[in-house]
Amino acid sequence: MLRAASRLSSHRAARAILTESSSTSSASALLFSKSAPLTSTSSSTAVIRSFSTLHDISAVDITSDSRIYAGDVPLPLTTDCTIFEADDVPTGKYPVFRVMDENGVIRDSSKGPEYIDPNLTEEHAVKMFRTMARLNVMDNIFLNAQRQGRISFYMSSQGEEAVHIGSASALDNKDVIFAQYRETGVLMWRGFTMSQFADQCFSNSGDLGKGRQMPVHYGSRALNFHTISSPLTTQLPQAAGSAYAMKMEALRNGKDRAEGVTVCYFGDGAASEGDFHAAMNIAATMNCPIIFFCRNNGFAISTPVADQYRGDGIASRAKGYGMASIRVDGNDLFAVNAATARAKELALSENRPVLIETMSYRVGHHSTSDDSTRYRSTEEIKKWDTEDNPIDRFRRYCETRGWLDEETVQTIRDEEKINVLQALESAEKKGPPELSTMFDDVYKEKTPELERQEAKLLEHVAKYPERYSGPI
Ligand SMILES: Cc1ncc(C[n+]2csc(CCOP(=O)(O)OP(=O)(O)O)c2C)c(N)n1
Ligand SMILES: [Mg+2]
Repeated sequence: MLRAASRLSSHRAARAILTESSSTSSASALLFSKSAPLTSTSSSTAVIRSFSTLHDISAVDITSDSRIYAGDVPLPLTTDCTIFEADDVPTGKYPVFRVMDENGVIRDSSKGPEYIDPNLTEEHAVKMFRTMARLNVMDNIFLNAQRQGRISFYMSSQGEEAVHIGSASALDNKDVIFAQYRETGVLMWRGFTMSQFADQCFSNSGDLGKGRQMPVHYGSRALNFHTISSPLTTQLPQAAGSAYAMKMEALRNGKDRAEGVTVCYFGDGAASEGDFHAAMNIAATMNCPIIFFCRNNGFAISTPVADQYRGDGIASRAKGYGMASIRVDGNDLFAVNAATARAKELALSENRPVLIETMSYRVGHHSTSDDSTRYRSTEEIKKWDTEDNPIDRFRRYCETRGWLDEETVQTIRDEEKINVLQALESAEKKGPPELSTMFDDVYKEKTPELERQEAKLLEHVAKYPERYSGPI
């Protein structure tokens, strides 16, 4: 049924999307002009404020200020990339590690290599920018494709691009990824092609999953990216097990560290599930080399984090498990990158888990089944998108280095747009996977029951050929 639903492809709207998506300028303009309608008239909520009274944060280096993140609570900012040990956590609120401010200005240029890689090249920086831009362009075009009935469902990552690219660029493909669903940029950074994304969303014959999953439930064995599953938090205990297995394999081979770290992404909402506790505890007690990576974007669909927890977010929970942890500004690519690199080294060299909590804001709707203006104001969304846009923040940094300018940014976005549109058009033309593939891969070898079901289905289709089309 999912296959059928995903194959709503007709060429009726193909031209419309081509025209509609071809005239955007800045990142935020694209975000806003192309996101689903934002029509609420509810009152404005000021999200970004300045606070003069700080919490007790004596354990860390606080430079100047604090700011409001998810949950409307002021959090102190720090320029120290400190991963706190469980028995040495900060008093008061966990600080938020930040390298750049909203304008892309480096907060403390005296900081060392764990702050910004001194060997960062123009080529690498532009690649990171281009990947964030590609993700953003893809999101907007795929969202439109869903609105036109060409794909059945979509989930975008608007506002969280730096979380994806900042963390993915600190890892390599030997590191094993367990994702939730809003981590498309991580897979993109690893090399998943635009055609692979499009084929998956169209459930066509090119889809690695043979059309048996909802759109955006990507997976790639080649890229060490486990296939996404919808039930929240299932990936956490699985990831703990994966990290444990990788450690044991290394030990069996006479090595003291695993080939790669396991990174398990999840949302603030997923952290409310019981599996979160099970995974954290087993990873801590079994000394698993894993990064638990919580994307705190302020919402679990319509539930704001204020209704999700009473403690200090997610990072503070690490103490209870005897686990190291750090909270990071998720709109700051450099901070996410530095924290992930540090956490990876700690997890692998000392065989233990680390919890990262990135603070950002879900600018898009939860999914194409959601209208977020029913539970938050358009002003709030706009404020985040325009005043603290992760792509713009990094772009401004690159501009001050002379690595990007308006023209280059526009060229990059135009190129990416063409790339996305071509992949979409070509995915739409591909036929569905063969019907009989739906029985593959459940077990290594088909069980007699599955064989019986397959035979019955084929017999049925053969009996009513006028009612079915597509390859068998
Ligand atoms: C076990 C389970 N309960 C409920 C849902 C429905 N559901 C899907 S996404 C979601 C919100 C998750 O929020 P969060 O973890 O913060 O991730 P985000 O969408 O913000 O990226 C919910 C409740 C589900 N998929 N699985
Ligand atoms: Mg969330």
